[in-house]
Amino acid sequence: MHPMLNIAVRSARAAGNVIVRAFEQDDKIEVELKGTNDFVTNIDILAEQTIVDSIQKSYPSHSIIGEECGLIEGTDNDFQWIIDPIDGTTNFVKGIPHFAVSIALKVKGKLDQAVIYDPIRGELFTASRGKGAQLNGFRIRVKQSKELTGAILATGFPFKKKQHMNAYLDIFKTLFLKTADMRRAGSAALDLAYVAAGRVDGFFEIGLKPWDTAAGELLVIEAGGLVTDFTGGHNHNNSGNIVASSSRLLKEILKDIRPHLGDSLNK
Ligand code: 2AM
Ligand code: CA
Ligand code: CA
Ligand code: CA
Repeated sequence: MHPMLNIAVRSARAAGNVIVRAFEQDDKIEVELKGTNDFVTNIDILAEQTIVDSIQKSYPSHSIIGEECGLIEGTDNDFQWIIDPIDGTTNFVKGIPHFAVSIALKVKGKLDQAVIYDPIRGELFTASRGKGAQLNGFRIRVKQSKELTGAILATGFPFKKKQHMNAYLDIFKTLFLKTADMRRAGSAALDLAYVAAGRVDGFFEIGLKPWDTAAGELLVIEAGGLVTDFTGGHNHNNSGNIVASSSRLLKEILKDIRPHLGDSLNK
């Protein structure tokens, strides 16, 4: 295993232990609101600190971006870690056992290592650039679906950007009518990991942040899939609008998204 992936895995497992311990004794969880329907807990912050400490112990010069801590600038800008200590905090807060730790490393701006860890199921998804993707050490692959008929797509509902609600619902309706079914499980990181593992055929969501998608993007690519924005380009890190699936299915999904792109929803 690449030494930096090894550190990512150790950090994710350490954070996972913190998260599961708190989840099992939920009186230790203190919930705060960052904004409307936007929860953060003391455990998000504790788990993030665990990851940051673990990375900095091995790589003190690297820079780190975390959902809760923001940018921690290092002296070596070639290495940037992107972390989401709990992806699926709403589930975590409500007692729904579906959330994950997400850790990605970019080297000179390119995704290089990725870990998504589901501490409840003990599922560890890993990927290294050019080396494929694994679940608990076994190779995983994106389902090479060709059409929407029979497919299951994962998605997330637009919780914040109210102005995108109508465009989202139009896209949802169009795709829902053609697919077998949709899943909205509440963790974008696990949605992407499930695409990589071939559990769902594809995934689309709007308004996500880099820490929601960085690790999942490398997993999907290394598992033989494609990740794009809503026009088929690579602006998803800025727009937050993302599609992931086999390349054939992605074309079909984009065909159904295209008519709904407009002033409020682009790329
Ligand atoms: P989070 O749990 O780390 O915040 C679900 O649609 C995805 O959106 C999750 O990856 C979740 O990440 C993210 N998200 C961000 N803000 C959210 C909010 N206020 N409500 C629900 N999901 C949110
Ligand atoms: Ca959050
Ligand atoms: Ca997240
Ligand atoms: Ca989070």
